[in-house]
Amino acid sequence: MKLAAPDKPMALFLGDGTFLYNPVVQALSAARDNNTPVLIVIFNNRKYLSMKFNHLRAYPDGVAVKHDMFHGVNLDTQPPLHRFGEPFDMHCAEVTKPSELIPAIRAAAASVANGKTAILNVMLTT
Ligand SMILES: Cc1ncc(C[n+]2csc(CCOP(=O)(O)OP(=O)(O)O)c2C)c(N)n1
Repeated sequence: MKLAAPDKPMALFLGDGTFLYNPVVQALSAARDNNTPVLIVIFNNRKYLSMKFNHLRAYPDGVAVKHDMFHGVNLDTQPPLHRFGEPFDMHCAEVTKPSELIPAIRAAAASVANGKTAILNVMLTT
């Protein structure tokens, strides 16, 4: 989208599970090499929660429910996702408190306006 509309500001909102699902290194590398700065906001609940929902929906009486074991859902041990931007000289920030959110968005948007992709890792309470 940014290639098609280079003059428009572009923002991408996604979950931590979605961020990890994609080829992050290649995508960030392409953003830098093609000069397509975007604002990336990760809503981080430290979970791939839809996997659990699908188990509950499709197999309500299944083994996972019976034993309260939902493989692949817990992403607690993930590395700090915003730091994937560091090797690409991108703006990287983590938000852990609501009061930090607006200043962090302003700083990230300013970085994008100056041609640098920004990754905001917004840690949610769940
Ligand atoms: C375009 C596309 N790619 C991949 C998927 C597969 N997929 C389903 S849910 C999901 C990630 C879910 O984790 P997260 O984004 O953290 O959201 P949560 O379930 O925790 O709310 C992915 C990658 C998809 N549905 N659509």
